Amino acid sequence: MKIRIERGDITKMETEAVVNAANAVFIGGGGVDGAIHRAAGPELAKACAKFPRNKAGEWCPTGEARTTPAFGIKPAKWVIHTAGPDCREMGVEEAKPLLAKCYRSCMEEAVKVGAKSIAFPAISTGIFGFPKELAPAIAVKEARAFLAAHPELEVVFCCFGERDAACYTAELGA
Ligand code: AR6
Repeated sequence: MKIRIERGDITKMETEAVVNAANAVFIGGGGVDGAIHRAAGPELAKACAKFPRNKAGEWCPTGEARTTPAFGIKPAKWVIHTAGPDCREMGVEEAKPLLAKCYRSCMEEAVKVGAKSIAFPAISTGIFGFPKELAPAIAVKEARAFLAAHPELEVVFCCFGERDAACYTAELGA
């Protein structure tokens, strides 16, 4: 199975698709979202704004994913936006299945657009406060299950810091 860890910034990954840890309502924020929008340029926000919003005003409801071109982010072709669960608003147990859904939704989008590789940041583990130690088990489980059915896809877990990398390495047994 093609799963690996890469240290560094999500905007510097060499995959065909990069995942944005987005907000269900707002377009562009801090953390990964800010870095992605800065690197992609203003066209990205315009592309996100084209998605219809639901009654709650959400362009990308929690757990779902939306795909746009990557614009200034190279060599990526696509940014796959997903809104992770916000642990400031719900408990960790409630957040877990939503986080798993984020990973699945993004990989489904990747296959749909024909991306051969996808890089994930550690969704929800920054501003949204999901425990960094618990997230890799969910991410790796979903990736393994998905790749069993889609062996053509390569999954990269982008680890921004030492702590993220240690958590993912422990989970992958690498
Ligand atoms: N590249 C890779 N990983 C990063 C980067 C980067 N450039 N910057 C931070 N991380 P966060 P969330 C790590 O807060 O928790 C935004 O305002 C970071 O260390 O970006 O899903 C959105 O608009 C952490 O481990 O995403 C939402 O409102 C992980 O990426 C909200 O934040 C995720 O941190 C989403 O919060």
